[in-house]
Amino acid sequence: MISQRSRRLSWLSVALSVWLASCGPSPNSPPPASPALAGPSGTSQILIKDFKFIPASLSIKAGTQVTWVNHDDEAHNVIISDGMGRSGAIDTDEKYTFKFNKPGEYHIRCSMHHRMAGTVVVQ
Ligand SMILES: [Cu+2]
Repeated sequence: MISQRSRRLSWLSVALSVWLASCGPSPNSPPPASPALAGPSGTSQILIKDFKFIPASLSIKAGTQVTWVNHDDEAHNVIISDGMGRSGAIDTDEKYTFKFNKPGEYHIRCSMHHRMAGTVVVQ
């Protein structure tokens, strides 16, 4: 009984590894980036929801385009520290995109709601 069960389990693991090998990433490709990091295309996204920037802190590489998407029913805007960038009002489901070319730490805020704050770290 036990041996039959373990045989079935090992068959399952072989089938699973074959399936993983056929559609998973090849062993040589880099591991998928975590959601907080920029993808290979050089773009990254920050969600605006419940009067918050999500994630509140984002790390990216220089040259990455960050897009803010407003998922609130309220309009927001995006003000980037040191006068680097400033969006107009971003209405529900609208977007604002900014490309960070210079490494540094940037503070993000919404001038309409002062508790809304975030950070973008450019490496
Ligand atoms: Cu706001």
